[in-house]
Amino acid sequence: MDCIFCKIAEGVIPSNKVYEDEYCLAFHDINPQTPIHVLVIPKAHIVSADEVTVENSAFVTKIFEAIPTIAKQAGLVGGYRIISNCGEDACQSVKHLHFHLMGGKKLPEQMG
Ligand code: DGP
Repeated sequence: MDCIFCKIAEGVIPSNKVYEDEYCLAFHDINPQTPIHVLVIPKAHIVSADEVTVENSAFVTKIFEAIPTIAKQAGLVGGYRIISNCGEDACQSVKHLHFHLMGGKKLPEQMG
């Protein structure tokens, strides 16, 4: 399977790592949209939030349990936004579930 985030999770492609455990990896986005922009990915290949099932939802639970630690380690002290683009209309470009943790400044209320 040719998935760039699987390769990052396996360490085949390097990343600027913030956090790692058995279930997930967090690393800085290569193209940050905010002063601090971290991606959190499951170590299992799940295509998007639309493919979360009873069999793989533990990865999502574990990610959300880790997010407070990831946010602190990334320096997201003033709060942050969590975004997961899902499918074509949301412009999901990497087909491996990921959560954007975005902050480091006051973000606009509207997404546009
Ligand atoms: P999305 O559009 O929601 O699928 O976001 C994908 C994000 O992944 C985008 O903000 C750029 C980031 N990205 C893509 N390839 C790489 C990579 O090789 N390394 C890192 N660190 N980020 C990547």
